Amino acid sequence: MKEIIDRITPEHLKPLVEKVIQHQRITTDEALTLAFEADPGLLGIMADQVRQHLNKDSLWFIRNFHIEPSNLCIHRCKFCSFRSDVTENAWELSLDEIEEIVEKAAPSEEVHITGGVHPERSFDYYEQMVKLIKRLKPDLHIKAFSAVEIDDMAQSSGITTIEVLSRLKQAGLDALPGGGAEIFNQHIRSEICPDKTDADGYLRIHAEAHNLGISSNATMLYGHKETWNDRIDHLSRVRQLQDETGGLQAFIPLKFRNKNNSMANLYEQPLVEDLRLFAVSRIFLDNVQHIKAYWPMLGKDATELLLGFGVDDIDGTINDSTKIYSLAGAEDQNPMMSLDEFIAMARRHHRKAIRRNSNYEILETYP
Ligand code: V47
Repeated sequence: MKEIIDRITPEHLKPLVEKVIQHQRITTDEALTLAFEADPGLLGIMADQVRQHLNKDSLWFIRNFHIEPSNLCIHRCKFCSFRSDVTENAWELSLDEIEEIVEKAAPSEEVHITGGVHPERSFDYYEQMVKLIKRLKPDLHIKAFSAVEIDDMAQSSGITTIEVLSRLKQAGLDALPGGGAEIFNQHIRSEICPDKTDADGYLRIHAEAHNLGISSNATMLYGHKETWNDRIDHLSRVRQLQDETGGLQAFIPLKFRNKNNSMANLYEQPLVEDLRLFAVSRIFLDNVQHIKAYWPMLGKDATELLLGFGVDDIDGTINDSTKIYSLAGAEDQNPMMSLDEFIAMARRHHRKAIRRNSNYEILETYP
């Protein structure tokens, strides 16, 4: 391996590549150097070394389903293909409908709940929803409500975000998903999602959750108006949060898809840019255990390629329960992945498929 790395590394990058291979933390400037000057093959080898160091030969997945309580939303994020005003395309699930979804769901370890920031629904509805699901399925992990949704619950009910989080935890909330991070750069943020929780608010709410014992994921929406500087700045703030709290489980780069939204004039990034971004994320975020490729958005083929660029987790079975990405133009219009598909993908990459719960505890290993 050393020989191959030596052969493909340009002389001026050798000290930096050595640093990565020896698992030393790199600076933001070094991350930029890698992004601009290392070719994708070299980035892949380095990211793979970091992945192996942190996750050995594991390829994690979960049996999960989504609940999207409503697509009505007070915000008008330009990249969103999901939100609706009150029209025939809008939906609002009642607690009875949510009960039916949970009762009918295939065997799962996790439900992922996220949706629009509804103009009228009270905090009580969300609290009751979590209590209801916990009562119906006490073992089902509830990963629910992005930091933006938590912020709105606090504002609309006149209590603090800490109070919202504590009450949801008491109701049965296990984790927060990473949605709402978009890109932290305020200049771009005010252009693409002007009126919602800013970067400081997002990071503060995640830190509050961690301090209460609620774990979370972080995301980054990439491939639109941001530069590599913005990406590394975003990664750096994620790394700092993790240094402070240790509560992040996974980092999930979310590739911008351009159908049915107000940014449809932008081209989607080519696959090689996804490879670069995932690899640099894996190398830079030395303190975040898992890098997740969210296959419903990336497609199964690209997800499989990304296994060689730092990815150790590919989310879950989904069971055709989310519309966010199919509406935005993702290939799988009815996303679902079977156990056999996970196992086969892992085997093709000499990995061990591991079925996990939301806390990355091993439930079953498929050699
Ligand atoms: O915040 C919206 C993104 C996010 C588009 O924590 C888009 O395990 C691309 O955060 N193109 C919500 N992306 C989803 C999310 C998530 C997904 C999977 C797993 C987890 C987790 C979290 O979806 C939004 C936004 O960044 N998004 N529209 C679009 N057109």
